[in-house]
Amino acid sequence: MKKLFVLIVSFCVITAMGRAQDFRLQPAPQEFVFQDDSVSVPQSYQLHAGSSVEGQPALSVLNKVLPGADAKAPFRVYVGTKQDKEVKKFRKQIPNVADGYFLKIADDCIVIAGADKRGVYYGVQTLCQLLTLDKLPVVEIVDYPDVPFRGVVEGFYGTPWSHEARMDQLDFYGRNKMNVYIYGPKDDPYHRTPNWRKPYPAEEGERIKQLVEKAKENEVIFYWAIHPGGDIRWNEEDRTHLMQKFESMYQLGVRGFAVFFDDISGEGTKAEKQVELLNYIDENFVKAKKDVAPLIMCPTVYCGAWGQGSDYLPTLGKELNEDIRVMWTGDRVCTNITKSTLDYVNPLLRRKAFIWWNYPVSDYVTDHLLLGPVYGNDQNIQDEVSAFVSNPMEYAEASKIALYGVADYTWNMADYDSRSSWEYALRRLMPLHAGYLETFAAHNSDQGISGLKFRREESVAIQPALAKLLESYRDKGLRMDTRSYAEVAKECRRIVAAANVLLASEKENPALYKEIKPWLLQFKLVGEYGGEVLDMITSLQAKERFMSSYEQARALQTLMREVNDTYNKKASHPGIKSGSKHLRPTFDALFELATERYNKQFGTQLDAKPLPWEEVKKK
Ligand code: LOG
Repeated sequence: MKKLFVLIVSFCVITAMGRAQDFRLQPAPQEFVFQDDSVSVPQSYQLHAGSSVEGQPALSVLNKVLPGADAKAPFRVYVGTKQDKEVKKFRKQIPNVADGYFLKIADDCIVIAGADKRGVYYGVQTLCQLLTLDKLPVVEIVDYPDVPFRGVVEGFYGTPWSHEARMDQLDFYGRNKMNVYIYGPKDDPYHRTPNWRKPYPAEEGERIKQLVEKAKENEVIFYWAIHPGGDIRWNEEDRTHLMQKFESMYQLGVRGFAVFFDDISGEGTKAEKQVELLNYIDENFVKAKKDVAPLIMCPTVYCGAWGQGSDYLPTLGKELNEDIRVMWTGDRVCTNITKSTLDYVNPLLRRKAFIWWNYPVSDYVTDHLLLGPVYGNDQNIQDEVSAFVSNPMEYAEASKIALYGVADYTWNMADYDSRSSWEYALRRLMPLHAGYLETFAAHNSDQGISGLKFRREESVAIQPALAKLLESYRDKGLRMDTRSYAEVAKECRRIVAAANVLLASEKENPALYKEIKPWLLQFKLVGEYGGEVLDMITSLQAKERFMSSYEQARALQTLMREVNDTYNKKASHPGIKSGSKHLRPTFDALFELATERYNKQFGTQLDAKPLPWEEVKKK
């Protein structure tokens, strides 16, 4: 962290105010030495590109961001992998890690030297980020990822991402140095039962082709996953079906394959049968093709909570071909990834687990948005995992808040700082209104109570004031803690302001707006409700004022229910919840206390029970 801090400070000195203060490299690089100096962005330069990067994505991006290649220019740009003579002089500085690179900016040249082609591409991406500054810093960066494979598994239940969203995500992964995307949305019928045996209709096939191309441009490996376990028969016929489906995907350009056996029961769960099929695919398809990435499998026992003591994992560990990657979600379905879960599973699997992290996926709590920081994963597990991919929300753009964090964490674990990564993400998503987005995200991050028992912190900054206000009002009435009262009142105004501004800022990020709008409407009501409740507790003596606030608060409860009932109609977990961990429960408790006290004082019988988000269903 210290190194990064110094780098940021140096940029502040050398660049214009405002923009410089917000600058950081993402993901945070591993090592760098900077000099307190800067150079102007070269308008023209002599390009010395190695043959190994010719026609590669690294060069096309470079040509786009630095368009002035000119054989006679004095400034030089050297680009290549360690095999290329153009960067021979810098070979020693290139890290000996896949995807690593050395980037040097001096007053007469730029050097981008990669351990491999993807490394060069990442060096160019770092340069792209530096080019957003007015002047380039004189710097030497030696950078490489901690986790070899980093990215996303689109593996949730619910509406799969749109084609446009996926295309955009792949660009996003390239910029953030993530190199894997696994296609496996549970509700694509051609991925899973019933249609896994059938090839895609032509139009959908065409779209997959485009995704594969887009992934290539971004140095992302596009994996296509099949989920046959729901109805597979362990016979030659179904094996042939699967091989044919993979072949049809290969014809569309896919060069990475996965087989998922999660969330099934019955015949499909048998370890020996799965192993037999997977080894067959590995030998007769993956290895036979020669240009296909290692096979990935998601086991039926994919977390510690399932199948303790069964033979399932040891069988996979012993029998699966060495190159096959095995996924793991941690001690539970949704949880943070710890060293101890890897100490448990890696010896069983006899390989390093391929982490499928179930965050920010929200398919088990679809009425909540998970917009908080990425935190809680151990920061010393880089050597124990073969990969780390995140399962996101069905909201692709909103998921980026977490995905920036995942990209940063997996690239440089020890230096990962969840708060600064989160703030960076918010600035990138809505540069003009990042503060408002932060207010919204800070209060929309917890899943609520669910069977999967995964919780996130929410409303962190205001939570102590909420607790103190409630406690002191309960104990002392009007002699409550006035400082927390003032803080909460201010937060309510901030919430309403944030909701209004974001609701009026569709154009800044239309994709995000579309996804979060119902929650913004709800969030605004929560803020207004808080404001009315605060008025109620201070106007117990003033009958008219109290009644007006009471009626407003009551109306807002009804409106919150209406938003909940109107949007996000789904079979499971329908509705819209916002600020549900601390804001709403505190406001409800204050509402109840104040109304009871008023009733007592004036002998009235106002209904003191707040209307919950939705009608409580009778069992
Ligand atoms: C599914 C996944 C789902 C997630 C969260 C895995 C390996 N499979 O319990 O598709 O998005 O939980 O609900 C899962 O996690 N099963």
